[in-house]
Amino acid sequence: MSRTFVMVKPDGVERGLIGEIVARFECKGFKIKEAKLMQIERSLAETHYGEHKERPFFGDLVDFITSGPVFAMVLEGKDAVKNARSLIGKTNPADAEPGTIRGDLAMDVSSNIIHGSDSDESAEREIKLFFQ
Ligand code: DAT
Ligand code: MG
Repeated sequence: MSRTFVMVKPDGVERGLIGEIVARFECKGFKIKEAKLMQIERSLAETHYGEHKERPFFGDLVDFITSGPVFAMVLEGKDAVKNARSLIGKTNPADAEPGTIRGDLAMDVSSNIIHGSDSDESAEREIKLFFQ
């Protein structure tokens, strides 16, 4: 068993998709170990997305992720990072397969409704950032 960090982004919360998204992870077999609705401070957003700070979309990304509440979760399961990323789908919802969360529920790369850690190291770093 391993852990991953997942969060429903402000667009997913605003659209009332927390229940739908949580249900998909529960149906897959993940256990929810921690969960909270929270507002992300700018400094936390900049740290969380630090790997992207030189990218042209960084400012918009930080604006977006701090634009309203997110629903942050720690999920536990077998190969948690990999299994969660496969449920989530490709970064750009236009490329995400139907059946994935982004493929079914989003259309635009800049509002792709959900975040999932991309490695075990990122997962542990992000869990610490969001849940101390
Ligand atoms: P992921 O969220 O699939 O791990 P990422 O880490 O490469 O993707 O990027 C983080 C977020 O940044 C992504 O969910 C949406 C945004 N983003 C990525 N590429 C983008 C682009 N080309 N234009 C606008 N936003 C982008
Ligand atoms: Mg990423």
